[in-house]
Amino acid sequence: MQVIKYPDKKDWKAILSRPLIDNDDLEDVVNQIFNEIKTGGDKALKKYTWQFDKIKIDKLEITQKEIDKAEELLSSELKDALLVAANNIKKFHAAQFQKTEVIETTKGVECWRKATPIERVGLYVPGGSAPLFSTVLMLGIPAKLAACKEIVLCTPPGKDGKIDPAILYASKLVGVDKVFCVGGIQAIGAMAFGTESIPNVYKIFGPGNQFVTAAKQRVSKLGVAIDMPAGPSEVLVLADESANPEFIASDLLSQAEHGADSQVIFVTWEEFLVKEVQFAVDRQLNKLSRKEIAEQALQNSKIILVSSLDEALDLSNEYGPEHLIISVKDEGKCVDNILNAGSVFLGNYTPESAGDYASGTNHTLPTNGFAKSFSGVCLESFMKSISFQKISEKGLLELGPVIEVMAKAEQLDAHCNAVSVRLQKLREEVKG
Ligand code: HSO
Ligand code: ZN
Repeated sequence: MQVIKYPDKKDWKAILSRPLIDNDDLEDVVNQIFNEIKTGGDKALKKYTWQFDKIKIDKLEITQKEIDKAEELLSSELKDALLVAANNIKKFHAAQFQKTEVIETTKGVECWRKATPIERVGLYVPGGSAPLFSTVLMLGIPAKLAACKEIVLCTPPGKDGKIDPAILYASKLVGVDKVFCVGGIQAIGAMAFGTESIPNVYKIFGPGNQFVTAAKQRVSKLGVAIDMPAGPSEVLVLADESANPEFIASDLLSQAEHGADSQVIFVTWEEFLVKEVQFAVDRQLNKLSRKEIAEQALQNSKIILVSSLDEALDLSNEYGPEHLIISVKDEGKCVDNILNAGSVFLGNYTPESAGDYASGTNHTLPTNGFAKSFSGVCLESFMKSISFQKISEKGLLELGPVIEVMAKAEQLDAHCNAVSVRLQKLREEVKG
């Protein structure tokens, strides 16, 4: 990890830049695959699964029997752990329901919002070197709580042509309606446009590699919503002398092992911690099974020594990390001054892995600086709110003139008239 001591504020932007991801050259590939899916449907999906994954698939949908069988392949230890995690995620997300409140803005003018589920949603779960079945819980549980009518899941085949059994078990646990064995650009296209087997959905969720991300960005321009623009994982750890260097190193490495393009940042104003954390990272790195990946991620990563807690907080807000770990004595001051972060982990005994798996918060979070303007996935992500209003006769007599003045000023006569004809009738009734 590169160590930067007391950087000048004007250099922060450059220091905090993320590894560049350029998806532009993927646009033609994405468009071509999408066009083929629109005309060829399932056949195109199978063709591209062969081309990209080198797997021949006969049928895309996974049967109930196959899902039940997957359950038998899992240890009871893992199944029990998944149950505990699922329960916590459910508890945390169920508490996010907001009750409908009718607001009387002017006497006789009542307005309210009603949250309604997005009818059909698509979940994408990456396969690859580490099939992240925890993502099934993070997306499926809020989707089910929101009461989405149809929850579809796509995930690519592994090297053996099969889906990881834990992904199938988690799908069953949360109540996914249909699971399909297809990944990459073709899976996103299938959920956006629909094929003979795969229904089209209104919103697509989930992480993925640069191909999946490019495909999601494309469908979002074509009228299908996406959860958020996704990028490589990242963490910023902010610590003082109350922190434990071994813990800090373990958190940095837990994000670094996600991918070679991940980025981890350690910020402190305690000079002695710089060396201690460096040693601990090197020591722990050697024992990791994904050492090579983590090692590459560490090349994009930085240790930054600043002069104070205030400066550290400013720097963290400027970066807007996906995950922010705070191991600092004055935790309260930090909490009050965090402006941009996806998810925050407080104290020495709150590792980021807790939020990744089992504490209850969602692990689908904004990366790449999007924490400045986006929230992580939550119950609301699976719903949209419809606004309602009901105006009484008295209400219109009160508010109507205001609307007339505004409509006239915008020179929209018909708008004005929609009020005037009603007011005229009401005034006649009062007179008559
Ligand atoms: N840290 C990842 C989520 C995850 N970690 C899943 C382990 N499994 C999101 O940034
Ligand atoms: Zn993780």
